[in-house]
Amino acid sequence: MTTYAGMLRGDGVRVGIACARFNDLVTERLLAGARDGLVRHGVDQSLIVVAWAPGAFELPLVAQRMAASGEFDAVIALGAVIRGATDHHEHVGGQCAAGLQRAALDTGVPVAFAVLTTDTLEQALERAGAKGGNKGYEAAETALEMADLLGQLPKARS
Ligand code: INI
Repeated sequence: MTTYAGMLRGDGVRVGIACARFNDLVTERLLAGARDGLVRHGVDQSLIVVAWAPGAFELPLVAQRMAASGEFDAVIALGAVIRGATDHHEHVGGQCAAGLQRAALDTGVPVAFAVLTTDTLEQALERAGAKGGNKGYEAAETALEMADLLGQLPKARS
């Protein structure tokens, strides 16, 4: 039996972070958590690149460009979709998640997902460094684990 499992190794790993500016009270905290998670696991600060997108709806295109560039071993998407008076947020959140998954599958580069979808700002803040932990930090660990796992797995046939 052969088993593959990704380790949380940050040494030499190049990470692109796509971060939404919409609800930046929350996303700035997710970004701080993601940076912290990467650096604590040994990622060199100089190998972290951050790109700001207007909102969560734009994250897939930014993440896809980063992933397709060949310059990153993993990409992290950070956003906060908070319920509003209309169902606009549902379209934004759904398209964002689907697009980020597609960016990963189309490029073969892992895209870690830390786009919060909550009913209230308070719930979002809870998951961005308060009592619900920091989903940005968790996404950083996911990105490193996936980068390491994909490095171990057999390469796709060209
Ligand atoms: N963008 C977000 O990142 N979060 C939201 O909660 C949100 N809501 O609810 O409207 C949101 N909208 C903007 C959207 O992401 C696009 O930037 C905009 O529609 C322009 O394309």
